[in-house]
Amino acid sequence: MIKENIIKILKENKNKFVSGQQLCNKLNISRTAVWKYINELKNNGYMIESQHKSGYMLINEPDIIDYIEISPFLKTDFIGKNYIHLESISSTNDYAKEIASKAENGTIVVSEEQTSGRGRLGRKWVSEKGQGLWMSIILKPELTPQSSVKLTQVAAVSVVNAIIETIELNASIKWPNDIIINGKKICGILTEMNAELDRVNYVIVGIGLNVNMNKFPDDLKDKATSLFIETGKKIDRKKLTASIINNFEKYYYIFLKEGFEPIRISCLKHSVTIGSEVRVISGKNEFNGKAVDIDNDGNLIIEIGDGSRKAVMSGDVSVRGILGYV
Ligand code: BT5
Repeated sequence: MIKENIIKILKENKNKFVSGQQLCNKLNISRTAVWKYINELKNNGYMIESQHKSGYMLINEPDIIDYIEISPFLKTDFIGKNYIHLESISSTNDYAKEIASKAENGTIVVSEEQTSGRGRLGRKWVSEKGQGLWMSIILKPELTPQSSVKLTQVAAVSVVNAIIETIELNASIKWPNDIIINGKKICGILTEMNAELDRVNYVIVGIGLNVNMNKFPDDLKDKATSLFIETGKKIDRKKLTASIINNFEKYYYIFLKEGFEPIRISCLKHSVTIGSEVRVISGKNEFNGKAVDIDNDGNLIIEIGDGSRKAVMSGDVSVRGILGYV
């Protein structure tokens, strides 16, 4: 808390000196303690000029999304109050799983880098250091496993709204778990849960968002994009991260209080899937059709050749014209 407060004071006086004595008085700590915290902050990447007579001046903050940096923008009641920031980890979803049974509801795990980021069905998720948002939210809702699946859609709506809010860029949802800009994937969502027949113990909502990378490996370069590539500008990950968390809590509350309908409406509004020709691969089943709706269970409704309709619960849906499907 003291470290957070020192940064807060230095940020309020950016490019001005704050004397050691002022910091001592405001925080009720000794000069030696101030000096120790300043050194810790410098080790964490803060550029702070120290002058014997004038005190301390913040020159620059590091581009990291730890609690000190995002908390000024956080407006949540409980999501992200317990916020674990890591430099590097195999996968934030795996880490979250390890701590989930003892973690508080709403705990967030964020890492600057993932060395084995995962998509669905064990696919790889590219998670370059410091260039994206690789985050998992641990939730302990009083929901059935069937309902908890819809948290993927809650997350999708939150990410789309956060992107609109912070950078005024339109993104769309490709059912069920992709966010798309200009026909390319910018974000993927991986929801995993630990459940019994009729209740969940915990749900982990993993969100991977490409923010500032300027290139992708060869196999992804035609189907992946980042906010930097789309806007030509380096994006402030701190505000964006906080906005995603704020939006997630907002839509999570809506989902708990009003049910899935408002989320469904929002998904339909932002969907690239609805109205498009699609190919569905669901287990051993494979068929083509037109996506026409999302039902109240979160299923995608497909109209097939003979006019009949099929509900798809999960699976891979290729949308004609998107991510290389022609
Ligand atoms: C997803 O799976 O889209 C879910 C991705 C979830 C990632 C987050 S990051 C935080 C948390 N911790 C984890 O370990 N995971 C979650 P899926 O629909 O199966 O898509 C995976 C496919 O997306 C891959 O097979 C690639 O084709 C493509 N892909 C991989 N990395 C990408 C990236 N950075 N950007 C866009 N596409 C990517």
